[in-house]
Amino acid sequence: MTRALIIIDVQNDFTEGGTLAVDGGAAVAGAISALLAAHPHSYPHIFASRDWHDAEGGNNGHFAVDGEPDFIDSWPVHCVADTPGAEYHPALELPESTVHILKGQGQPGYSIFDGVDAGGEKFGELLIAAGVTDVDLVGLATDYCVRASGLDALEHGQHVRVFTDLVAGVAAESSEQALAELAHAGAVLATSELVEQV
Ligand code: VGL
Repeated sequence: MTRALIIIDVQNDFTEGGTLAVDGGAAVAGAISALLAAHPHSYPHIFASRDWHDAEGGNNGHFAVDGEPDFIDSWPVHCVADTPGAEYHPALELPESTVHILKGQGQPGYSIFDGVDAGGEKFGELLIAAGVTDVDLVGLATDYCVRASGLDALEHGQHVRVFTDLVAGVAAESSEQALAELAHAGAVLATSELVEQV
């Protein structure tokens, strides 16, 4: 068994003060850092994703360019590549060894499996190359990118745990639905208290 921690989109635009702020986002950033500080050896592999959208073109309908966002399929402009809104939240402290994944260049890109590392390698290939069998999923937002990433991880044959104390969502109802869907598809809903001390 080889475990990875997967940290989804803990970025300024998804946290308080950002253009698509999720309530509790900043607290999630701090809590993930606290977990990593308390368990520095528990994860041989850590991946962190960032939404990394194009400034121009609406990213294939993802940005509501000509109208109001519906906050389901179309969104306010957020996480434009190389802008402060796309940076990790300052409370997120990541180890040197973290593999950084960028996704959503010109497309919605909800799932980390749509993303690539700095060398252009696909996330799914990186997981296989690292021999990862089990993933713990945390980050933002529960009802969109965490949901999509978790469902994809299950489809890729991973054992998936979602730490419900380290996620935050756009809306309460859709977040609850997303967690139920993940559980139904085979994910274990747990809290980060489960992380083994190594
Ligand atoms: C996300 C809405 C729009 C997310 C991304 O990171 O969950 N949500 N784009």
